[in-house]
Amino acid sequence: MTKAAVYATLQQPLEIMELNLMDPQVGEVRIALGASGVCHSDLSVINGTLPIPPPAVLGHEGAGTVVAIGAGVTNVKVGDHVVISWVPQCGTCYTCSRDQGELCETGATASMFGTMLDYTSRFSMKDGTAVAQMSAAGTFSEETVVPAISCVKIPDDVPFQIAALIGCGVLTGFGAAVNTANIREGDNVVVVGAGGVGLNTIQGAKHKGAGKIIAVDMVDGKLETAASVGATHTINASNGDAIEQVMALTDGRGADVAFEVIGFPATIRQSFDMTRKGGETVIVGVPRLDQTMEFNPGMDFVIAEKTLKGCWYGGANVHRDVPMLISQYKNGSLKLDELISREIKLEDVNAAMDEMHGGHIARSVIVY
Ligand code: PAD
Ligand code: ZN
Repeated sequence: MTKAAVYATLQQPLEIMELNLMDPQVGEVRIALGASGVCHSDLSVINGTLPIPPPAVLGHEGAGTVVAIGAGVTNVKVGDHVVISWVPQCGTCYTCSRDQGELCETGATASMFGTMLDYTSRFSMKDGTAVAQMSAAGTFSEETVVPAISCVKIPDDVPFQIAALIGCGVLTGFGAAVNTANIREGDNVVVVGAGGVGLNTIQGAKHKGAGKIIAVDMVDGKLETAASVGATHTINASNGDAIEQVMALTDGRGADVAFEVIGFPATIRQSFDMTRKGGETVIVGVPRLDQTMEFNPGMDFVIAEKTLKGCWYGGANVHRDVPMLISQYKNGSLKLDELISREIKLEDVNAAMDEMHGGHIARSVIVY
């Protein structure tokens, strides 16, 4: 048995309950979670933006200790500390071998379904009802079982709270700037939405040698954190027209690269309109899957030569990027302690989601 936070009903708080957890099967690993971040995507499941059928153990940003391995597992052993990737990445399929591990043909579908690679889940209720696990992970639980190819071994001296953040917010945000976008040295960059993910996009832009890094948010506390991790300019979008303010900071031209890290069509449009001719807009925020937008292909894309692209999981190869991010954290160039606003217990997860919109909370992290 393990204690977990279960998404049972749309728009309702998660329910803390004891679940059965099967032993790891072939190619699977059982993990005692050390920590799990609370990401906006978890909230997006509850409010219907990301449609995962309930019941499901949420949580996809986690790290912990391997407590058991199934047959055939060779990449980790009992006692290893690991970051859990929310897309299992095999490293050998068509997309993995083209450096698009985030779209791994072996793991991505199971991740969307919230199952293991055989499309069944390892969690169940006392009455036997199967319980899915978000992103083949389910880190809002004391223990979970994940595919071995979701595990990236990390050094024992990295705190689980930090490792957990790397598992989603950092890989996604930093990767959007470093892997997905094409930021050249001195480029002016805008990041719209300076939450747990966007703050890492700011750090990725800094790593790429961007010139101006302009953070846009509606909460002053978020903008203060943005400045502390590398934003050179901040704009509170509730004070005046944010597009005009970006234009004023970029000689009336717009940014070379703009990132939308919220997930609304209106802010995607805003980010696109903040992008200069010939520039690039990257959508990282996940809008409701039934939402559509209109563009003028001639004006927006042909004549203005703009590029609009999506970013899934920071375009990350987790087996390459997790060790790289850990070494940057260790040498002080990647600021992660600053992103942990507070540590909470599993039972406090609903309050953490409610508070995602307010104040200074960059990330709440559950510590087990
Ligand atoms: P968050 O809630 O920590 O941050 C969102 C930020 O946007 C907050 O700081 C808000 O204050 C700010 N904001 C909200 N509305 C506006 C507005 N109109 N103008 C300016 N700022 C605003 O969320 P997060 O950082 O955890 O996640 C952000 C998005 O990224 C969310 O849609 C999540 O689902 C998505 C995500 N995508 C991937 C991916 O692979 N593409 C991975 C992880 C998360
Ligand atoms: Zn996430």
